[in-house]
Amino acid sequence: MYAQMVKSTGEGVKSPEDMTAEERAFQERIDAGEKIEPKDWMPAGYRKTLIRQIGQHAHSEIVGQLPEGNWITRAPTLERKAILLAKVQDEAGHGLYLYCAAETLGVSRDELTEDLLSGKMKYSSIFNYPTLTWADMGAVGWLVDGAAIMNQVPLQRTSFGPYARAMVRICKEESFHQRQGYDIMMKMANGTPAQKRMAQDALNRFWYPSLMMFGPSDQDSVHSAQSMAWKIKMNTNDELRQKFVDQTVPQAEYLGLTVPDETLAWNDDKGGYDFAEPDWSEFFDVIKGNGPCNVERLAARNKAWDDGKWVRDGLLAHAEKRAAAKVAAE
Ligand code: BYC
Repeated sequence: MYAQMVKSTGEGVKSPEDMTAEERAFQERIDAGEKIEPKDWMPAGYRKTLIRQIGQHAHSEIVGQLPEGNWITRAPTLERKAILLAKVQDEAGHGLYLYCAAETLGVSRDELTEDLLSGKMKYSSIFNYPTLTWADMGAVGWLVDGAAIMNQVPLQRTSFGPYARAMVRICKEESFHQRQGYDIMMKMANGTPAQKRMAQDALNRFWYPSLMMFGPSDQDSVHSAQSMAWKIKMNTNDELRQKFVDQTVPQAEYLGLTVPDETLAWNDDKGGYDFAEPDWSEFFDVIKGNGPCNVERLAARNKAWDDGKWVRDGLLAHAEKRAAAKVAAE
């Protein structure tokens, strides 16, 4: 079934005539807007695609803590430190809801973690770029969380119940994250000339990696057609990228910053901006493991996993002891 995941041309998505009766009934439920719940029958490919997408999403939240966690000790004020701490903690919470949603599909959190740590499963390309200055905290909140919201708001209507429900809370928190990032950018862009230069530099470095977050262009997207038929994805990668650009360009203008794209121009006919595509060879290189920080990120997650072993062992031993005492008392 997984092998049938197809090019977004639509080629390979089964027509109703080619489906089994069970598959047809399942597709009808999806088309009618019903939610699929963990105990319902589902095609193996639907389960596998969800485990891949939710698992990668969970990993992105956890790995996404690293570039911002890097700045907690260097936040410029106590207030900024408290806000950043809360944001980074929120990301851990998002990871937790998503791992729990994935577990309802029959995969354990340990299995998913092992696949992240071995490099078998992906996480978002964006977190393989370094955060070099405090302005990067602004750019990450504004652009990275902004792109995340653009992608995740439609996922609140995704067909798998536990995923859709997890998204509701995640989106609320992401909105706060995006606002805090924009607030940092406002301060920097309206600050001293040096601060404004830092804000512009952060925008220059994060613009194209943020556009890459939506995935390859539609013609190169492997999973879109089938995922959209199953309402695991609600929009194509290019649709969301366009919406993100249209929303973000006026925000950059308000900050008095320049989007690093000389071709950027409003197009009346399409009612949106024309813009330059990111360098897709860089994107594919980053998701293959060759980005500026891939090695560092995976090393940090592996170290955290190894360092936390005694806590997991202790909790397990305690749980086993309690379970044994309960059995003995019965
Ligand atoms: N990075 O067929 P396609 C966050 C892979 S966290 C890495 O279009 P799909 C946040 C893709 O997996 C943001 N890999 O795939 C956290 C596939 O490879 P595999 C994370 C990418 O799945 C903390 C191949 O390229 N959000 O917001 O239909 C702090 C072909 O692509 C990327 C989510 O995960 C990428 N950017 O569409 C702040 C949202 N793009 O798996 C913020 C849920 C593509 O066959 N996920 N690939 O080996 C999705 O909506 C979809 O999975 C994507 C990709 C739009 C990302």
